[in-house]
Amino acid sequence: MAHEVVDGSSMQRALTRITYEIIEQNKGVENLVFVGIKTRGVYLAKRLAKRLNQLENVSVPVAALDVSLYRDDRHVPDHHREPTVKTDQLDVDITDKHVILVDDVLFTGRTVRAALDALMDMGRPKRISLAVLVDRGHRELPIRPDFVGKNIPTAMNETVHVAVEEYDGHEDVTIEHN
Ligand code: 3GP
Ligand code: 5GP
Ligand code: MG
Repeated sequence: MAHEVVDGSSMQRALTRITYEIIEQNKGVENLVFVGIKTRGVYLAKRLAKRLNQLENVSVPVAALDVSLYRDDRHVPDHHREPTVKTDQLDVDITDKHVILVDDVLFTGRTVRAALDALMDMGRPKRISLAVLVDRGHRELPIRPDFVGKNIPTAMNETVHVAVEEYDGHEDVTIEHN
């Protein structure tokens, strides 16, 4: 049984606020690159880029990073494995850029750590920031987001579901008690 904690319009408002915060904190939008963590992080990164374009009339590139807990041979999540980054290269040069990593849910921080490792291997970014739609707590590493849509405290045995229009056909955040 899942119950809604954020509706579609609140989600969109949170993304718009994050966009303003990015503009303000960055004192402009020069040198930005969004890197979305698949799957839904990529759609959220595209949203942020679209709003930045509407607000500041700039085109910020969006790249996708595949960080996975899935084994290649069986598509079952194994949460005891460390996240690994698929070696598909980014199609964007991140050297000297301000990279904004985007994910839907931040939990232990292990996925972000894997993403940071991969980004450092792919170039020398000037700076890396982290934007997440939901921070559900339970960090296991010293990683904190720079931009947060919603802080949603969760129990370990709960799952946060993020739905985005482009991928899921509807838009909201729900919590499921397992
Ligand atoms: P996402 O790819 O859009 O982020 O990881 C695959 C999907 O499984 C994720 O979608 C996410 O929604 C969902 N998921 C729910 N709980 C977990 C979790 O604890 N770890 C991982 N890796 N994914 C989770
Ligand atoms: P981590 O534990 O490494 O911070 O999160 C692992 C990955 O799984 C991240 O991509 C994160 O978005 C996703 N994730 C972790 N917990 C949840 C959750 O409860 N719901 C959703 N939708 N994704 C989650
Ligand atoms: Mg995710």
